Amino acid sequence: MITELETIQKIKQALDKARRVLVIGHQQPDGDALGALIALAYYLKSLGKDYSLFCLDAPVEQYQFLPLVHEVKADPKIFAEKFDVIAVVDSGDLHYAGVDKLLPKVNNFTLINIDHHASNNFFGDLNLVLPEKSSVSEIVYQLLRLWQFPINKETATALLNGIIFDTGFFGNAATSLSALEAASHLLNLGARHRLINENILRNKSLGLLKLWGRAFERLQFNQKYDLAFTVITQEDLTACGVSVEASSGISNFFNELAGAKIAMVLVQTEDNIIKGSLRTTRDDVDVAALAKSFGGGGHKKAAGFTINGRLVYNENKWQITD
Ligand SMILES: [Mn+2]
Repeated sequence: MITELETIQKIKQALDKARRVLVIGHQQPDGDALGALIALAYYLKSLGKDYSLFCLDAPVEQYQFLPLVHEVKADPKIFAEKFDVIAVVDSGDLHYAGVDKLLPKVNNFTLINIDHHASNNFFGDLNLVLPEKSSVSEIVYQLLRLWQFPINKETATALLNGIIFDTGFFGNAATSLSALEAASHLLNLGARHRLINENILRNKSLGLLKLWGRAFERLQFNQKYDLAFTVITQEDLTACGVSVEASSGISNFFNELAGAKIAMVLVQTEDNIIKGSLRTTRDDVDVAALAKSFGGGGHKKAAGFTINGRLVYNENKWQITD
C-alpha cells in the first residue's frame, strides 16, 4: 500500500518531469473544479511547463471573473495531442469527468486522479482521494503548501472560490476546521472573497428570480419522507425566459426549510420528460440511492434522475401523468 504522502510525492515528481500536462475538470465545471484547475495551472506555469486545461463544457458566465478561466478549453480536439501527464480533478470516475471515451487508448501517459468524492473508483495511476476534504480545491491548496509553491493572489482567489462553492458559503456539512483554516490562510494571501461573493451569489437575472418565485409559491412538504418539493413547468421556463440549465441551482434552497431532510425539484424539460434534482445537507441521507431507484444517479448529497411523464395540477396537488 502506497501512503498518502508517497502519492503526493509521486504526483509532484510526475508533474516536475512532464513535458506536457493536460489538466481536466468534470463536465459542466463548477466552482470547485475550476478553482483546482486554475490553481494547478499557476503551479505548472511557475515550473515553465507546457500545459492545457480542459472541461467538456466551457465554464459558464458566472465564473468568467476567475483568473486564467479563459484558458479552460472545451474542444475535445486537444486529445489528439500528446501529453506525458493527464490529471483529472473533482471527478469520481472518468465517465463523470466526461472523458472516458476521449482519453488516448495508448497508455503512454501518467493518469493522476485528485478528488474528494467518497464514490471515487481510483481510475488513475496515481490516486489522491480524500473524501474527508471539503473540496478538491482544499486538497490542491494542501498540495501547493507541501510543494512550497508561493501561492499568489490569483491562485488564492481560485482556491477560495472552490472551497466557498463546495461548502455552500461555509454552510453545509462539508464545512470543516481544515476548510476554514485553508480559507483563512487564502484570505491572508490576498484571495478576493468579495469578488467571489459578487459573482457567485449576486449574479441572478430578473427572469431567474421570477422563476424561483413560482417554485417557492408551490413549495410543499411531505411529512412522511421529510421531503420539501416543488415543480417547474415548461410554461414557467418560457414565461421567465430561463433555460433548464440556468434553473438548476434552485433545489439547494429548499433544504433551508425547517425539518426538511431532502429537497426535490421536478422540472418539465420537454413535453414528456421530467428532470428531478435531489439535494440534502444531511450525512444520514443518501440522495444518490434515491435517484438510482428512479434510474438516475449522482452523489450522496446531490443527485438527479429523468423520467417520462407530464406534470399536471389536479385537485390541489401536482401529479405526474403519462
Ligand atoms: Mn468538488
